[in-house]
Amino acid sequence: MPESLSIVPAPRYVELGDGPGLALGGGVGLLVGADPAEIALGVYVARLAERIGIGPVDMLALDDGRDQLIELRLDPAAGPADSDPAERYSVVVDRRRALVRAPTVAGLYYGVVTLRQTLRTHPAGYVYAPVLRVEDAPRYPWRGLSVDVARHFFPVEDIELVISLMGYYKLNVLHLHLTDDQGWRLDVPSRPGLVERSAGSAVHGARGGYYTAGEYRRIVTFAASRGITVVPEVDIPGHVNAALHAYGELTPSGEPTEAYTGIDVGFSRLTAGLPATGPFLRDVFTDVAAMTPGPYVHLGGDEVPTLDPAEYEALVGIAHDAVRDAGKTVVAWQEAATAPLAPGSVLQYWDPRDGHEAIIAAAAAGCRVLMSPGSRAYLDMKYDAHYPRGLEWAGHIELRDAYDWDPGVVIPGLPLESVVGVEAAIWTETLATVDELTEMLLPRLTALAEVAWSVPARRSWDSYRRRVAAHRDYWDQIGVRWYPSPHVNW
Ligand code: TNX
Repeated sequence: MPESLSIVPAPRYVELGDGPGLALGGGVGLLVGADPAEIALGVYVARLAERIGIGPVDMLALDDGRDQLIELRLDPAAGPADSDPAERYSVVVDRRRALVRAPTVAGLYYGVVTLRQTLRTHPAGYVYAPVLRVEDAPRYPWRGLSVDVARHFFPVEDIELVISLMGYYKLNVLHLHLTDDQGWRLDVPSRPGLVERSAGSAVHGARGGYYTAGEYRRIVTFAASRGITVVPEVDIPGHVNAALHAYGELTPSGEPTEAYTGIDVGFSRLTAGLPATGPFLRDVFTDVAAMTPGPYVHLGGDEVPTLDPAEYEALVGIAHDAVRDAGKTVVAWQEAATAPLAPGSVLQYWDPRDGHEAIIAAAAAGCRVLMSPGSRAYLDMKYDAHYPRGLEWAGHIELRDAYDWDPGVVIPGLPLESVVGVEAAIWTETLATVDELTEMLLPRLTALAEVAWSVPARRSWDSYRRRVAAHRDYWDQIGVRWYPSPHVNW
């Protein structure tokens, strides 16, 4: 990519032209189609233009021949010809016009994001776009971030900020880890006691909280406006102390457990033989599926050392069937590879300490694999030994560690086409505020975004570390805290 462009993630093809570029000032035309989704994107672009100092734009339904124009045009042939049409796009800027074309509105949005990342301020004070041509499409269809809102709770506004950052880096899946030992964060209509009794707690006595059905809808809607699908996770059959604290009928003694505010894992579990367990799983997963417009529901399935395989399979099976009966696709952590999952289910790989046989066998039986290797993608790991927050079980993750890996070869013997994508994860045992969260995400989330979006032939550490330096301006403008990794000349 030309030195002077700082697009992250790196596009497939970029060519920078000569000349003064397209000056963008108040009164620039914005030509968009009449479809509701196109109009919504147009409104987003118009607001953005005001926010970043371009000024008010004229929304146009017809080309009036003016000189200063941004056009967003649906076009089935736009973008690299050999790529999936779902998210590809092209951008062409000359001194009169910026033309963004894509087969879908999601692609148009990515074209807008790319265009925005190329904008510069002229010494005379106005914003302009350099003359260029971009043809782009993602390597993987699943480019995610998992956020743990159970250990510490993050209100809707914090999640919206995270969603905005995700959109800026073309990530398209927000996975919410909604339940764990320390708290239950989603109001589920069939079991109101879950939030009544188990939403108030969080790690080390921090303030808890939960999303009402309306707040969850707000998150889903805001995410959709950035092309992002929400995948809710209710973690079973381990990591369930919040449920056992809310409903004593889920424990063998019939007594609710104590609230838990430590950070150990692997001690709580459901019990297959209790009469309340099956209906609990079925009702909760049916409700969560019904609240979720996206195609996926994550059932957890991780870290259950105290369950024998048969009981594990029985419990996962009930949740799996409820998700399937609701018309959704199951996502589960890698431990569930040993359970019978419907073909097309997604297994999320995270723990390099485990063998790979079960995942390879599940992939051969039709499961897809999502790459979240702890030593690369777990953004709750410390940057280095001196970093004040974060965990260390998967090692330290400096910026280059987050960047320099290929999801296609993480599991030797796994066919390339079984890998559905990449998901970063941020667990919040040690992260209590949105500042602490974004300081872990930035800059590493941008590295993961490039790993997920850009084909290996089009990306390199050397190019990335130079491009990412320019992004500090954006983070400073929106006022988010970030970590000045020593790997970059900021
Ligand atoms: C492992 S990842 C976990 C989480 C912890 C995380 C901390 C996974 C499926 N389980 O419960 O929060 O490590 O890094």
